[in-house]
Order: sequence, then structure tokens, then C-alpha cells
Amino acid sequence: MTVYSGQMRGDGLRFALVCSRFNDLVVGRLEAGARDALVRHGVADADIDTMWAPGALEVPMAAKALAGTGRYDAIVGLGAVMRGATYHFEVVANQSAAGLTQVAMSTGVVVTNGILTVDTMDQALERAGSKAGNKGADAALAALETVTAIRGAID
Ligand code: INI
Repeated sequence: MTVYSGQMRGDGLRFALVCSRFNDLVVGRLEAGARDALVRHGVADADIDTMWAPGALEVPMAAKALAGTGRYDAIVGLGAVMRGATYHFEVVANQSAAGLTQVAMSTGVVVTNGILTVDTMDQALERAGSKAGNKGADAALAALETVTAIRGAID
């Protein structure tokens, strides 16, 4: 029996962090957490590019464009969607997540989802480097784990 699992060593791998500028107080912390987590697992800082998109809804199309360049082993979508008074929250939260999955499935490039969907700014900040960890770091490490597991299986 063969078991494939991620090796969590990122030397030589290239990542793109695709960030939403909307709520950038939070998203900047997700980006820093993602970058730090990758560097601590062996990825060269110079091999991590960051792109800023206007909002979470635009993150999947930016991710798709970067995936198409062939330059990246994995792409991490980062953003913060906060509930407001209208249905727009559901649209942005659901479509950004579905879009990221669609990019991964249509391009074959690993794409993970670090877009927070929360009710309040406090909940967002808790998940961006305070008491609930850093979901940007979690999404970056999920990307690294997936890439290295797949590499182990198909290389
Ligand atoms: N974009 C976000 O990233 N977070 C939000 O909380 C948000 N809200 O609440 O509206 C948001 N909206 C903008 C959206 O992502 C698009 O940029 C916009 O609709 C233009 O297409």
C-alpha cells in the first residue's frame, strides 16, 4: 500500500497570494501570516508574489489569470467578507469560494481559500493573527500540503 501525504517543505516552490483590498486592515494581516508561514516552511520570500484585487469577488479571476501564467505551484486566495445589512454578504461569500474552487478544478493549479466570512470586524481580527490564529497562514499551509502531496503521487 502506498500512502501519499504532504511533506511541508517548500524549497523551490512558487506561490501567489491573491488578496482582496476590501477590508485591507484584516487582509494585510492574512497576507503577512501566509507569507511568514511559507517562509518558515522553506519557501524563498522572493518566490512568493502578492497581487491585490479590489474585492473578494475579483479574487478568483485574478487567481485564474495568475494560474494561467504557469509560474506558480499554488495560489492562495485571501480576503475578508463581513456581514452587512443586505444579501450582498451571501453573494460575495458564496461566489468567491465557488470561484476559487472553479479556478483550481479548471486549471489544475492548487488554489486554497483564505477568505474569511464573518459577522464582525472583531471576528475577522481574531482570525487574522490574534486569538483564533491566522487563517491566511492556514490557507498557505494547506496549499503547501496539497502541492507536496500531489507531487509525491504523480512525479
Ligand atoms: N468585498 C470583500 O472583499 N469583502 C466584503 O465584505 C464585501 N462586502 O461586504 O460588500 C466586498 N464587496 C465587494 C465585492 O467583492 C466586489 O469587489 C464588488 O461587488 C465589485 O465587483
